[in-house]
Amino acid sequence: MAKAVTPKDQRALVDRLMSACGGSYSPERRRKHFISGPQWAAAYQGQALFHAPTREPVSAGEVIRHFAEIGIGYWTTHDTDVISTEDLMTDRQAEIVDEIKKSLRQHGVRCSMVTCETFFHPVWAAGPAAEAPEVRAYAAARVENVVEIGHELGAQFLVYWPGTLGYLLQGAIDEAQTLRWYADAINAACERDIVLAGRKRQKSRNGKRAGTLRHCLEAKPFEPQAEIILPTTDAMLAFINSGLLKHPDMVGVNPEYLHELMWGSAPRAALARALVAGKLWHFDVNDGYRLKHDVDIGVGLVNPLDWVNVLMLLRSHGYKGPFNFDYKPPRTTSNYGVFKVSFPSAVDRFITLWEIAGEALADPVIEEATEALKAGGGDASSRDPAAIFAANKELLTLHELIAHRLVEILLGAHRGRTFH
Ligand code: GLT
Ligand code: MN
Ligand code: MN
Repeated sequence: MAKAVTPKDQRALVDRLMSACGGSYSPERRRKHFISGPQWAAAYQGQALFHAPTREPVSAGEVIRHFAEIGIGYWTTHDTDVISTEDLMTDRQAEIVDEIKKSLRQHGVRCSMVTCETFFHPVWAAGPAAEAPEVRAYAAARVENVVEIGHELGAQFLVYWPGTLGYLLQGAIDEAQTLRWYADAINAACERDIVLAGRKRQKSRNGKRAGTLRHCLEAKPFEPQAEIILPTTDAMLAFINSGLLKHPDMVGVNPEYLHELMWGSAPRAALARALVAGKLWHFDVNDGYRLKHDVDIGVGLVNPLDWVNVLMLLRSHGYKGPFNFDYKPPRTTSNYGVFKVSFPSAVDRFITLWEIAGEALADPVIEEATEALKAGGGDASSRDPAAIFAANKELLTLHELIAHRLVEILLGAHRGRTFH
């Protein structure tokens, strides 16, 4: 039997094996990417319906300090990750926001996004667009308040994951009415933003335009309701253009990689649909499995090849928005491991996948094959299908050749790495 590793030696072992993994980037290098780390991801204690917590609570100050050390340049949060529901919209909120501002400044980290929790507290039992007008008035106040916090912390983005917008029991609610009511909340947030941005503009003496924030809708196909009214990013795009929003130009999407995979979609195609609509503003980065629950695994641990493809798409279409690491360190990772293994390794896998995507985009084999496919093999004016197919027949083999080459690039085989 192997010798027991006593608790006092365990961290040293983790550290030694982590450095033996190699492949890590410097904090400066990591900071070059627009990577954001959520407070709720770093502070997640491992709890779930069938799981008690395995980790101790972690304060925002600690998370920000660790992010700075690792080289994660941006921090994101829910309102209630840092301010208890009772303290929201009180003087205590202002004090907490001030403390956060101080630790962000002290550690050179910026807040890029704030999101409103509309799913956890019992007030949301019937969703943020419930029948009772007081719930909806409270929802509007909460999103308006998040807009204020966003402006205070200098964020550029707001995210709304509607959470419980749906039902367990069919027939109890009117879906069309619920959508109208949910739109009221988003409209309230945009209107508050317009007022605050206007005030800021008046204040800035040099007349520099202080803009409104980018309001991004996030969908998830299942959880925490049995039936979800806005289950996919495509549904969100339709909602933005439904005529229900007063300021559709201020509203875009925050797709999450896994949420698209969960309903069986190709995340890359879902992202492309948001890209061509000009609405891909924010992106939640993680990994997981098709048609399963929201496991929120660290990027690249399940689908590295698909991730290379996703990043090729985003790189070649000039996506400049944030990559928000919305994953959950597994329950088996300790508090120490969250900042020593989980976050740095996720960031480093992301950067490596980003570089691999860049290499694939510049690869001469892929480039030549792609150009040849686009050039086609025959006369473009032909209306003879058999002749068109015959003219392209040998070229089409290049699809499989490209797929092979991408895997070679992922595995390093294109650099002559072979296995014996
Ligand atoms: C919740 C959800 C995430 C969302 C968060 C933003 S809340 O953790 O599972 O995917 O991005 O509200
Ligand atoms: Mn998410
Ligand atoms: Mn998720």
